[in-house]
Amino acid sequence: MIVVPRLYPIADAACFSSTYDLISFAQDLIAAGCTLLQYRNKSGNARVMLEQARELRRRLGFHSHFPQNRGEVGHLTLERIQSQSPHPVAKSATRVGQPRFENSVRLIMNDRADLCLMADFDGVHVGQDDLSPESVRKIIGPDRLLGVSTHNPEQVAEAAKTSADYLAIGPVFATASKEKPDPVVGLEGVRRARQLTRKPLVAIGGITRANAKSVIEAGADSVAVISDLIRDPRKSAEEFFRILG
Ligand code: TZP
Ligand code: MG
Repeated sequence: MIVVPRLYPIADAACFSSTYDLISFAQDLIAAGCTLLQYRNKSGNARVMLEQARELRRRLGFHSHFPQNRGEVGHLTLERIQSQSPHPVAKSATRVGQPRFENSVRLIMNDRADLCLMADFDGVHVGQDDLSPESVRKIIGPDRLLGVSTHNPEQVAEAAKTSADYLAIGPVFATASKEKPDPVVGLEGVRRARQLTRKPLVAIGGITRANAKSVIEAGADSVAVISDLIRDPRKSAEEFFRILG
């Protein structure tokens, strides 16, 4: 069973006007201690997705899907990130046994197993309209991470039977970051999901520093966040960690 960090940031390409800003956002999160990051891009432009994903991979380093790195997320003993003004850049280490980078991050591709492999990401996150968890598992193999979104108890129970490494439940609260979101599940939806699976449970949707603690208290292991990290990501992520312990 993997351990998912308390804060699971999502870098949604729609929130950034350039790849530079996207990378800068990710680097600020890493500086705050984030060890897992999802790249989400709903534009439908696969070429841009692959370019941005490869840039994230190149800039942020750390390949964690190798078996010896599975299990604990983050906090391995790694070489320090080399800071480079004005934006810190991690030189990537790509081979097993090479030094890796302290504070670096596991990268999760939203929706697309093919792009996960092409960008050498550490995992994929799929929803109810994407390839099934088992189809994705066949593509990505046993060592990369697989997350599955669910929106009601039936979907949680179904996803719990798959090889998913973690499940997401939501939207917990109203969100403006997703087009046509499923109905809000509330804290009660989180509690219900907790009863249905022992897999790590990530809550998503409208989660902010103001309500995150209640979500963890309802049984989530982690909170996935888009909008409440956008303004001053480093400070916001640090506050999430302080609040969530
Ligand atoms: N899935 C359910 S809600 C959501 C996704 C991708 C969006 C979460 O974004 P925010 O801004 O943290 O509400
Ligand atoms: Mg999806």
